[in-house]
Amino acid sequence: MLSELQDRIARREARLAVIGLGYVGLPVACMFAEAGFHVSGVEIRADRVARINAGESPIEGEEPGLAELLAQVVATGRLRATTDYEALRDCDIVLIDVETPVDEDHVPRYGALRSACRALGPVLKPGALVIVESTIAPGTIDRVVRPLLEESSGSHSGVDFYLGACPERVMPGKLLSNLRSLSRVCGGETPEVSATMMVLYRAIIPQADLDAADCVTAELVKTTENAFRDVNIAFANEVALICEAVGANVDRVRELVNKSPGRNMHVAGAGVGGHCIPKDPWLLAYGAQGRAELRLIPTARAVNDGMPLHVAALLEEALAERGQSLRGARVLVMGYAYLENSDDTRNSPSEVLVGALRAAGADVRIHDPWVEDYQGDVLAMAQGCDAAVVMVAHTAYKALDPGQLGVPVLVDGRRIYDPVRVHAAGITYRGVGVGKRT
Ligand code: SAJ
Repeated sequence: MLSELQDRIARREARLAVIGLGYVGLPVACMFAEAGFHVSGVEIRADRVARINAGESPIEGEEPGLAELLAQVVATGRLRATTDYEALRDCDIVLIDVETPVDEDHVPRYGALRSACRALGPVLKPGALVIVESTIAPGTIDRVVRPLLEESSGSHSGVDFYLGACPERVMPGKLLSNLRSLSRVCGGETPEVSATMMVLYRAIIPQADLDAADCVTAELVKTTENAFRDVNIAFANEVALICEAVGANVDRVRELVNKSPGRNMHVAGAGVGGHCIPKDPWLLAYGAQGRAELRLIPTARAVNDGMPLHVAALLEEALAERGQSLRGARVLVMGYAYLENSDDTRNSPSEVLVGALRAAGADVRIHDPWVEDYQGDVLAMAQGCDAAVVMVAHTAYKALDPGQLGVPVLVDGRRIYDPVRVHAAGITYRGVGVGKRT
């Protein structure tokens, strides 16, 4: 059946479905529609369905090309969104792109994945290929997806339908370009399934590698690549703490370390936010199911989660130097997005900092040129403040002369200002990774 499906994919006759039209599912659906497939998008939020069928992109932020592509594929009738799973009855390929968060105990919350599998089973077409693109803990296909689909469809994976995992590698702001240009791991439950997935993804990924693997390898690769990044950031942050203690500048240390072959020390900062990096190490750890003692990955998460609190400690120290405490101090937090020049505030380190400062009795104001709730004139907002704290390296902040802020204390969580210039302006300075003597 799979060779016949491969032929239908090649002829663009295979009917495709995407469950979950979020910041991953929607661009994926648009790209397969653009490649000539008929795509049904199933989305739980009816308002989102209506906007998509009107040819309007519901995705926030700058996504080059997405709005135009969506309008085009909706206008040609290649993409149609619905809330009704009945639309999937005649679909040969079903991609699952639902959210897979972890809860405060670092356990995956698979509610959306489970309900998608339960709703898909009864309408699953015989011989269909189901591919989970969401980032999932190693072992999830085996322990969650396959049992649910077999139970809800009354059929058997590998016989009546086929299963695969192909994690996406998107980034806000680069959704379409990442999907087109980044390699993908085609994790199939059999080599024939992987081969079929490669035929499918070649339709939207013209050049990049499509690597065949089994499902658990595909689940491991995505969670590992992000845990790798998290551990490397944590290492840079720990070196920053050492630099503060011994009176060095972590950026100079990093620059010289990275001249050594095979080194790639990451950038120390005020914390790690976003939708991927804080979550995926926990999905990887969960996959081990307690069968391996993990110390490095959880510790790296703790180091990174501790950075906003370290920034608060630096602020408290700098205020104390001027005879002030946090209680009653008027503090401007500069940057609330999790990443420079982005409006995305998911898991923002600034949220942790603001909570800690307010708990300590500080009067906190927030500015962020990219986040609607916090836009405004940063210089005007800084007037009368006892301190300013840089949490995000927005380009707009880098363009400022720190002396213009007119604050007696500056804590630079991303080292966007030159400590020498800040000192010269008579400002009490602290920087993450910048020892007091530099
Ligand atoms: N950060 C540091 N130091 C660093 C790098 C990042 O403190 O050296 C902080 C950032 O300030 C941010 C957080 O970590 O708060 C995450 O930054 P990120 O650059 O990793 O951005 P993300 O969250 O968009 O990560 C995505 C991931 N891509 C996917 O999951 C498909 C990640 O795997 C990529 O490496 C990253 O984009 C990228 O830069 O491509």
